[in-house]
Amino acid sequence: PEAPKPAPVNKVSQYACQRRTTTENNNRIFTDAFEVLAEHYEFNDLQGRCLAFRRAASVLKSLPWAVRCVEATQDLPCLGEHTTAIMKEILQHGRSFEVEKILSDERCRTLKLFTSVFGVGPKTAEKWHRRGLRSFSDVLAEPGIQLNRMQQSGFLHYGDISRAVSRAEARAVGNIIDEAVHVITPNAILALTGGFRRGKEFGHDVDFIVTTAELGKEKSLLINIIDILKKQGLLLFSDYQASTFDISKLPSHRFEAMDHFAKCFLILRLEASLVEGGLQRAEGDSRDWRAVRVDLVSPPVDRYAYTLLGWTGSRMFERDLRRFARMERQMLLDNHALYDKTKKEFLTATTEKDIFDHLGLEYIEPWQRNA
Ligand code: 8DG
Ligand code: MN
Ligand code: MN
Repeated sequence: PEAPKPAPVNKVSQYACQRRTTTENNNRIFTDAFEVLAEHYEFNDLQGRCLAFRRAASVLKSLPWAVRCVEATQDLPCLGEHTTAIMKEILQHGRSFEVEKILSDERCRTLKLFTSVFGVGPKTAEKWHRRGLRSFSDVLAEPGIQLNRMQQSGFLHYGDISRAVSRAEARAVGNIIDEAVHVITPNAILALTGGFRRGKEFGHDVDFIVTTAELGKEKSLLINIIDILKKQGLLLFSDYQASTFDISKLPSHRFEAMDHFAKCFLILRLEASLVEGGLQRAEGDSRDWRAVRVDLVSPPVDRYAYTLLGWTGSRMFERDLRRFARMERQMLLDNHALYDKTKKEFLTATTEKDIFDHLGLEYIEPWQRNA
């Protein structure tokens, strides 16, 4: 008879969707350093290296223990020569010289500054840097630079929207949206997603899914919500994108593809009186309101579970769900649907659990998806 296989030791999976990652990070000294390097490679268009550092950071985030020596990491996936060398440096000297060099690099600092403005991506930041611009006042004083509407709002509300949003503020925003949605329809469905659903205490924005139980009724929902917020004087900025969703299309092959549902990117005016414990504010700021970034997405109700799973994140968790589906199950997953290539059929789901079941994955709770 065949010898019994040795019991599998708790091996860490290479897929983030097979790891449980809470907001407690025991290896922040390493993951912060890796994030600096990842961003550096992203700015220099080296996507492969960027991803390697993000993957390595994600693996370390999932560990219930702190790395004290590199030998302890030898059985972990996604850690290569370069990442190990950085960890060694940090363990020996308390910091990485390679990371510090990047942090003091003028180009990197400028690109980071520019991309911190709402509406400014790496391409625009690069363009401004190549023109010799180095600060916000350089950009704003430069003749011939046409800021789009989003960037104008980005500069106008820069202080507020670069300040973290607290859970209490997110709750207050939720109440505002909830009230608006229920003016429109009694059958509204509203769910908080994004980082706050994963249990984060602070976020850069607040993300919601809004839809209605009646299929088709979601089509005018966002437009109506925007209208109500505008009438209430709460709308500081809104970019609405109508749905381009096509039910017959196969899930996208691209990892970072945006979905096709109706969505809007907003900046809302949030009154201090609505926030338990008060607003997050800069020292010396005595205004009784602040601006907050809010994202709303509105899928047809039969796609609710896929949208919820897709918008809860984290980005690395999503990326690996799709990679796992494709590589291990011959299935295509995105925010709209799951397609089984072997059976040549779409798989329906009413809950996130259904999707994990279709994929043959153990269910991972939202607060365990901080990969
Ligand atoms: P944070 O705001 O606390 O910083 O973190 P987050 O909530 O995880 O990040 P996010 O940038 O707000 O994105 C939340 C999720 O939404 C993330 O998993 C990616 C997902 N997402 C999509 N489609 C789109 C889209 O079209 N735009 C944006 N902004 N996010 C999208 O699946
Ligand atoms: Mn968010
Ligand atoms: Mn968002």
